[in-house]
Amino acid sequence: MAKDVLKYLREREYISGEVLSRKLGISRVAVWKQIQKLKDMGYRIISDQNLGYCLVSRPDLLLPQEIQRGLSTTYIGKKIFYFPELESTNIMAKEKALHRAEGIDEGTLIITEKQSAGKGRLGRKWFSPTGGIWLSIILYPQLPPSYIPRITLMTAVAVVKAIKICTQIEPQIKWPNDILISEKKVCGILTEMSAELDMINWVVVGIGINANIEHQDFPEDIQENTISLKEVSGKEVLRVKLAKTFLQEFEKYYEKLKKKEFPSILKEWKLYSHTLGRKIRVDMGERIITGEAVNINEEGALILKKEDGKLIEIISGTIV
Ligand code: BT5
Repeated sequence: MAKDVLKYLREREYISGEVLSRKLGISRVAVWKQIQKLKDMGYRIISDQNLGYCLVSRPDLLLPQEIQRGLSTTYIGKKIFYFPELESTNIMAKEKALHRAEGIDEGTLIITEKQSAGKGRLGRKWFSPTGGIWLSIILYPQLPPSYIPRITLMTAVAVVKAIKICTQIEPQIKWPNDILISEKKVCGILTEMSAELDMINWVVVGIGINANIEHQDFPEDIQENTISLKEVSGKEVLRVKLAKTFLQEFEKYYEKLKKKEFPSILKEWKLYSHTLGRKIRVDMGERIITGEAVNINEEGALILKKEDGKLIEIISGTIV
């Protein structure tokens, strides 16, 4: 109901309680209650005895009704679970993904303003204070598990495109899941899944974007390697617009992926690559391999040319 009240408040400068109560078929007291609810969410609404209610400003929050307004996707973000604070959107999304039959559809989004235990890969921590964009998308692709690296790569392209559209800054992609600006990490992607031998049950793609974070607020041990969009552009980025643009780009590339058009996504990935052509060291858990990053293959694996000239294919690892 608060959402409906908001719709009318947006349509005109002032609207009276009486008109609202008529349009919505509720009492004026009920209208007043909904107005209070909106105020509690952070909407600034003033009231004039003669003219009625007037929406003055929206909160800078990633509220579902803000993200969904004008969102041009078909299914990504059509259902949003929003939390002012959460342990981790990926943990919540994984729990929800188990309930597909109960209306947790493909494209369901979990989003929060702040994570108390944000997750990176391999048990690493992800620093997630207020001001960032921390979200997870639930997917049920009818694809084999070998597609997971491709999903991470296409997500990276969607993030780069969204940042570029909203800020004019062109980030780079460090294989497999880092988005960099000036060699520093501005976004990380965490793709998790449950699968049978030859078919994925669900995938959760977690994306963390350092939007409006002050540099000195990053923990000391990661300060040197981190950056935020606010730092680079010198002003606050509109997080709702960025989140919305990202969801639109994400759906576009995910559709391409499902139609087996990964080669065209990879072409774009290569345009933004920070990795290819560089001498790198890759931590593969049990060993570290050194070589030149010469290519990404059609499955999303990194092709490394070792010092002895031999090529090796790396499906997952961390460039150190
Ligand atoms: C990642 O892991 O880069 C994946 C990060 C995914 C975060 C999102 S937020 C929404 C969703 N919910 C979650 O709980 N997670 C996802 P990895 O490649 O393992 O990188 C982790 C490393 O990045 C850490 O060990 C730090 O060195 C560094 N790091 C931590 N927080 C950072 C931040 N805010 N910005 C840049 N670097 C950070």
